[in-house]
Amino acid sequence: MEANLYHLLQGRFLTNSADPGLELAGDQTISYADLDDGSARIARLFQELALAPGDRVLVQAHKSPQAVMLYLACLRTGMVYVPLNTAYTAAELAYFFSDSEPRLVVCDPQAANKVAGEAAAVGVPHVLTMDERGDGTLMTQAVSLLPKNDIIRLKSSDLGAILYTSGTTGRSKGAMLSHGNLSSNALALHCIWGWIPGDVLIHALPIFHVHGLFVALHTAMLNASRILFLPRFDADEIVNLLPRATVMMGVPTFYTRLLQNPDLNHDVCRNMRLFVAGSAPLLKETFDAFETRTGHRILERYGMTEAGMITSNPLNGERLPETVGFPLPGVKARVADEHGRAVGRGEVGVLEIKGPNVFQGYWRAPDKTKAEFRNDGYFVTGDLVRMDKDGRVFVVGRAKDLIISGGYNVYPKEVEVCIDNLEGVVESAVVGLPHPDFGEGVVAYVVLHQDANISEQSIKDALENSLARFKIPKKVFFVDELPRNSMGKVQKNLLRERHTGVFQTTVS
Ligand code: MLC
Ligand code: AMP
Repeated sequence: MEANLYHLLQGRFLTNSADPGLELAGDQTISYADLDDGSARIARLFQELALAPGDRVLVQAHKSPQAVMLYLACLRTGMVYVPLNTAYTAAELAYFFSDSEPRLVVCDPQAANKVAGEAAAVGVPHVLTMDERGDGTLMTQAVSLLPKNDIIRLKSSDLGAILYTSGTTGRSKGAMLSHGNLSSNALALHCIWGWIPGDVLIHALPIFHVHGLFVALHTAMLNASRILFLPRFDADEIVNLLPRATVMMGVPTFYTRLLQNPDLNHDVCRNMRLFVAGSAPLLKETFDAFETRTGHRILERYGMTEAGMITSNPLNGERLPETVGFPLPGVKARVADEHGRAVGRGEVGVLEIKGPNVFQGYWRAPDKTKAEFRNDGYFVTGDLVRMDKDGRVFVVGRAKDLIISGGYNVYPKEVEVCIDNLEGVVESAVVGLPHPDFGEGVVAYVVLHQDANISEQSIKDALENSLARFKIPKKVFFVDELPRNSMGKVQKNLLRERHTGVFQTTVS
């Protein structure tokens, strides 16, 4: 069987004679035929630039139909798509450039100077631009070329994308996802979520992460569905669109924000079939409030960059809050202690998984890959879970030191290193505290040298050059010392207890 994911997607989305595609604001539609044609022209441009299968194409650009075409062009030609969060600063970009060694970088026109400098420093041969209107050098060049309509033949283990996911050491690791990983997950989700002809998806997620790029786009494309393609999340806009939609996917913050909109009710959701939540824990109070307001029980699922989706609540069975449901078809899951030994049913341990969705390893980091896999091939997720007698999974915490804020991951170590480098700082500890909008908000505890004259604001300002804004602490507390246990390890749980309610009254 042809393993190229594009072959699978195109085989589904070009067979629908209605051909709806991406619907943009102002009633403009980019049909699936347009997406196919645009991706084929970009494929021709890749050829002119002498890119070869396996080359990395690094993209830091705003959400647009052209960005989707670029992704599809990479799939059809065997290039490896490397998307980056648009919030990353130049300082953060430098690492991704040197680590992934792209042959082509595509960025927003406003960022061209910044990016060109970083690209030149590591010898990237081509930098092109792409903007939200579809202008920029990438599309200007591509549209003047003849489409290159063939789809390269690939093995299922050939890479389709590298998605960076931060490590506990503070350095991001590139998770290598193959065409086989992506196809198997897309097909499983399309099946278990019961996509039907005529489904219409609201797409308000960014397309540089698993959730928006793979879960939402792939399932809708497999279904040849109309995609209401929003540049970003906007609760008012979504409430306006809900009567025309049947499926929506979002992080929990989407749902808490929708609940704040007085026009969200049963009637606007009358055609909706499915609301899916994931990327961070969905609170029971959100689940309950959403059901009361709309009559819909949000379907929560769980996944991660390295494995796409892993578990899901059932579409037709009991959809419960505070559980992420059952392993997807084809995914084996076990709960284990720190040595990889299975714990008893109902006991808490780390979730370990195996299946066609599990990634190929970390890019150019065999040691890190080895450290995350058991000898029998199970991948250690780092999430603390328990499984009930029926096999339902409950995520109860994280063995990894990770904060999830509004669905974006923040690794405390990375922020701590930046704070510790500031003049006048002795050391710091970064934790996540409950936040009514983002789920968790980033908070820093900082120990200063005696004579240091540093304010909370000056720390935040100083971090702006080195960290994306969503990683910058929303609150800084100055302390005389950090609490440590007898092994010298900082007791973050004690810090968290000190200010658990800090965001409950002040949303910032
Ligand atoms: C924005 N800000 C955030 C933030 N998003 N701060 C903390 N956490 C976040 N997630 C800050 C900005 O830096 C800015 O700060 C201010 O909030 C306003 O910025 P904005 O761009 O206007 O924010 P907004 O549009 O409201 O974005 C919030 C959001 C967005 C929740 C809609 O973050 C979002 O779309 N999140 C989805 C993330 C996602 O797709 N995750 C999936 C990962 S895949 P300042 O200081 O400049 O004012 C994965 C696997 C899986 O995890 O299972 O799915
Ligand atoms: P990422 O590395 O960005 O893909 O983030 C993956 C992590 O998000 C997982 O390892 C979990 O910790 C978390 N996550 C994803 N979905 C859920 C969920 N439904 N409930 C709780 N945590 C989740």
